[in-house]
Amino acid sequence: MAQPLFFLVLVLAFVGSVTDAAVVEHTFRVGNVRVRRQCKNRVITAVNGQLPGPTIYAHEGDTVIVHVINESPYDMSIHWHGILQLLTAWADGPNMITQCPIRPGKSYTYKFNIIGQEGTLWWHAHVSSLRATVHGALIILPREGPKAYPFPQPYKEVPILLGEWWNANVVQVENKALATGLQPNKSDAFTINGRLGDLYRCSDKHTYKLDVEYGKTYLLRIINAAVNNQLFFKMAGHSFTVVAVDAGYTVPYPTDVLVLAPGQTVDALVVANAPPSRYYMAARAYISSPPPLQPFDDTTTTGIVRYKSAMPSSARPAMPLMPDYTDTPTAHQFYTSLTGLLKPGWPTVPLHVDEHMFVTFGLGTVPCRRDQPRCTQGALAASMNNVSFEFPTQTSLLEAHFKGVKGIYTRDFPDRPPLVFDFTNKNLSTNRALMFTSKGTKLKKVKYNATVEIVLQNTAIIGTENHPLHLHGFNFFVLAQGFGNFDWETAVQSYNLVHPQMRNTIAVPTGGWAVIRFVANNPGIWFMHCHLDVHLPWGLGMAFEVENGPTPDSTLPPPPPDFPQC
Ligand SMILES: *[C@@H]1O[C@H](CO)[C@@H](O)[C@H](O)[C@H]1NC(C)=O
Ligand SMILES: *[C@@H]1O[C@H](CO)[C@@H](O)[C@H](O)[C@H]1NC(C)=O
Ligand SMILES: *[C@@H]1O[C@H](CO)[C@@H](O)[C@H](O)[C@H]1NC(C)=O
Ligand SMILES: *[C@@H]1O[C@H](CO)[C@@H](O)[C@H](O)[C@H]1NC(C)=O
Ligand SMILES: [Cu+2]
Repeated sequence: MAQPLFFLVLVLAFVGSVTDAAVVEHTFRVGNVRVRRQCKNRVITAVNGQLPGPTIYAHEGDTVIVHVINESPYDMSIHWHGILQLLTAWADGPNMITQCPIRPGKSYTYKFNIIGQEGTLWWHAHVSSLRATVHGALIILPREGPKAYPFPQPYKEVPILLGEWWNANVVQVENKALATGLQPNKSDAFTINGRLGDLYRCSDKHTYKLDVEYGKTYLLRIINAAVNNQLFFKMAGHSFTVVAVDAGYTVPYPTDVLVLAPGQTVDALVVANAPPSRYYMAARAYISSPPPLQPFDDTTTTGIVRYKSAMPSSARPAMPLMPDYTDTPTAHQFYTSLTGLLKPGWPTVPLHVDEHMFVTFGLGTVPCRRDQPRCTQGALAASMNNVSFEFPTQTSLLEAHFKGVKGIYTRDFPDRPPLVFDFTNKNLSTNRALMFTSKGTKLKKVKYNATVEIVLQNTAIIGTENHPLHLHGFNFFVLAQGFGNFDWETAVQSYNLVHPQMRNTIAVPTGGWAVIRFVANNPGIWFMHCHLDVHLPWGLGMAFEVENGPTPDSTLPPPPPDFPQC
């Protein structure tokens, strides 16, 4: 046996001179740093003192090792958003779901392989609101490099991280909201690659600039790293061709406007073919609840595209005409026009379904607590199938699952809502009988390799809103989306079972529904939750418990030796 194996290793080493899997290693020191924005001094938590944090570049097939050293005063955990984490659930990162936090002064090494995915992903803190400033890009190139893209090779690639900024401590903003049971303060600004842009006061010199050469094609790898806002993105004088979303290739889709929910990414080609000059790129909020449920951040962040051949000028760059804040038709057009690119050897939509779920979700209320004196009408909450998710406090779900610890969670997450009502009827928004939600840490257990189909149905309780739902551990196919109540008879005719878009985060239409499908081929505990950070502590989440498969290749190994303890 030894000889053929030795021979095989030699052959692989030979062929592998270009395509060899590598180890990509980083050290992330998470700590507090002083910055000055809008003429104010601020202390933020950041990785290696950078905002955005370091970009991780890897090739498909590589192993990524990140040593996270927590020098901040907060509990920390890092999530590798969109990474499938095949058999490495211990490295997924959501606080109290797959791990206890890394305490101040402690460290933890995340180690995972990147298998069967290419494109733009990102990493972010997955504990309280710290991801506001603890985040960065995670870019996966094809094993053979850019020449293997299923689109013409761009001249240059540019990460564009869209962020959200508070002139306050984000942890205090969140804690205050949770203590009162009310909405948290809105943000003060948005950012492009950590910079506010010259439409904000004191920010003239704090503007992201992209230098381009006439006639060249650029690949923008755009990430919505904002905390609570979906964002429209445009570039004056230019249009985009979308080639991937959430690290899944799409059929090229031409458009002059992009919209991204928090957690989502868009890879878009831009040809620098406008008259050489200076142009703004800009991002501002898409608010999905008209009239807006609460005051929102109506500011605009800008960056400047500068043609190298442009004549010097002091004129303001051309500004793109942004969609209205509440332009749901434009957002819906973008979200529903994307289709997946069929590529030999890549996953296709499973046609047989083992588990059918119908999950209603949205806002609600729970009784005020004694320590919430300003709370009178009930504290704001959110739920899925009328369960408001409660995070465990003693042991992470994954550790409880692996060690068989009882009493941390139950396996009774319902497959259907307990009550069928006119889910999206706004007249029922303030109905007291529907508003109150139950609480629990309920999981849905699924067999290894089962295909799960979920109808995600928004409700109108308290208000209608587009909630971006993010699934850990899997990509899913989006079969259909629509407004109003899901109706199987009509919806099933619109299912895309040929080339649906593949995502890890679906912005479910406001007052509407979406149907997703995934194969549970990864044992462990996998969180599914709203990626608007404000709704997560309110309980808009649930988790899947995926059993081990029949072989060692389908069995979750034990946690690494430095796994954080509670
Ligand atoms: C929230 O906003 C109010 C009004 O602008 C301000 O007085 C308060 O300090 C803010 N709270 C936090 C925690 O930032
Ligand atoms: C909501 O209430 C109004 C006023 O009573 C009524 O005209 C309308 O039909 C109701 N809408 C729905 C969807 O039931
Ligand atoms: C949710 O559960 C609570 C508590 O059991 C109940 O009062 C409420 O009617 C339920 N709401 C819905 C929409 O099922
Ligand atoms: C999982 O499902 C796939 C496709 O349905 C099948 O090819 C594979 O053998 C299954 N694996 C196991 C371990 O059951
Ligand atoms: Cu939400």
